[in-house]
Amino acid sequence: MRWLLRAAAFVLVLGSVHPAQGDGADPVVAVVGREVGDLGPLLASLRLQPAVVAELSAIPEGAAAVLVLADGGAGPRALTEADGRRLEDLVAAGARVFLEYARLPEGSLGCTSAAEPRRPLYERLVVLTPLGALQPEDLLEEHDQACLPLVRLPPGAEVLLEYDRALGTYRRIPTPDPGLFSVTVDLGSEQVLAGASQRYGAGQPNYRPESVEVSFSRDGSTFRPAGRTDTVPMPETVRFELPREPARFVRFAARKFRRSPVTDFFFMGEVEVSDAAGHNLALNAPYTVASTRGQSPGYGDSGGELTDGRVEGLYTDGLSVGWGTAPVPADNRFPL
Ligand SMILES: [Ca+2]
Repeated sequence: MRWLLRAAAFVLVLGSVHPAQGDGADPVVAVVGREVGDLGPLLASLRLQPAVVAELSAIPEGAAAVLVLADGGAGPRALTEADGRRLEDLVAAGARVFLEYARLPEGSLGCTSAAEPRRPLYERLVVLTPLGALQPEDLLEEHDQACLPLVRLPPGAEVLLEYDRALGTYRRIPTPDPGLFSVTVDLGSEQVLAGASQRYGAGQPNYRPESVEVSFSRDGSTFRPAGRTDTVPMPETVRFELPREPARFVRFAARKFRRSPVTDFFFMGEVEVSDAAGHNLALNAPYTVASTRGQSPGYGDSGGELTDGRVEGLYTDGLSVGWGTAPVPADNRFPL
């Protein structure tokens, strides 16, 4: 479970709860949710011991602050009229109430919510007017919010600026694509390429990809696209002609989702890269496979079967690499 940066903002405000406590007693902070998750270390750093409750009706009396977390589903937490009255009572008693991703009953807390609340997945925070050393158009923060763990940087992210305890500033991290599976073959040296092919499905048409793109590179970092197909049905062997240019790396990027009970796996097989004379330059070449998903037990990559010259048959023969597929993401769905 990943908590949102929005939750970090809750905690920043909560940090100011302490000075208001004149009697030395710890303020009661109620968290409505299944668990505090990544909020735990932040609350601990603020020396706040949260009361975690499943329902608003269980919020302790005298709570100084209430964090109503998203319920972990795809949509907003739906609050009942009784929930709305409970929140109004808490606010009237002096509590601060923070709703992460929720739909309030009409009129609750004086709010009119005409539209379904939507979770912001992408945020950009930019300076509009001069502010100290900051100038207009300075970029403070840019990220896919749903991809950010609360208390640690995502892989590859870089802190550009810290302006409070929990809110950092990161470069944008692309949303992981659970439907993408790629293999990149290193030919060892630049060669003039004429064509490339890869076999898919491991003998089972339902386990072939929905689309395949091929690209090539001289340095392994900048790739040029050289072809794409989304033929239906996808052939067992997908072939592309390549521009007859020197390149050292060839990449096949296939996409596949679980659209029915029988498209629950994706398999890739033998790769060939040919020169003008038809020689297979990829034979026994090293390669790298990549996916956001783990390879299926029993069908993992040994490091050689995709270029060993042995053409795979049915997936049971161990000569192909397989993954379980992911369901098709819905638009604007929070990637759990
Ligand atoms: Ca093979």
